[in-house]
Amino acid sequence: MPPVIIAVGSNAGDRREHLKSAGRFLDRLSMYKLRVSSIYMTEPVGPSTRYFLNGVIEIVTNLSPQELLAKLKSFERERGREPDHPRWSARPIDLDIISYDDLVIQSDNLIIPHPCYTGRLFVLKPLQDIHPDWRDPQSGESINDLIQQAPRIQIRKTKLSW
Ligand code: PH2
Ligand code: MG
Ligand code: MG
Repeated sequence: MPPVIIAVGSNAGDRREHLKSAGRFLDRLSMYKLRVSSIYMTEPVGPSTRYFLNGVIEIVTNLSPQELLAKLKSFERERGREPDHPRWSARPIDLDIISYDDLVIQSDNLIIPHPCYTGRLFVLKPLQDIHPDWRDPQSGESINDLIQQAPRIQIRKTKLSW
């Protein structure tokens, strides 16, 4: 059964509650117990001003990538995310598929591995928590190298739990 890495982020409303509810939702979706990272407080990349809570969760699922994407989008809407939100606007919850097994997918609405994750410390640091030996499925670069090369932002591990 394919393992899938999902990045979770929130910077609107009750960020902690949004993350917890995303954790419960992904737990229901997953066939096996989840692997979860620590939760981080991270400086926003882009125009938002409020800091994010970010983390990464690994699930195991029989859903196809497109079926999974549809479920994630519908959960985002349930949590009050506008479907036509401007890119990078503040959001109650953002669930991004980072990787799906070792698949490489380039379709109009879905690119896997996520096209930006290698430059995003707010994904790489939590990913390192659950996969210290991670290598990028396309370039083969190690998680340590990716972290070294990513643009610096303020990022702090919190004691929050999912
Ligand atoms: N997500 C973005 C844009 N900028 N910055 C932080 N710190 N965390 C995020 O999750 C994030 C972001 C687009 O989805
Ligand atoms: Mg995102
Ligand atoms: Mg997204």
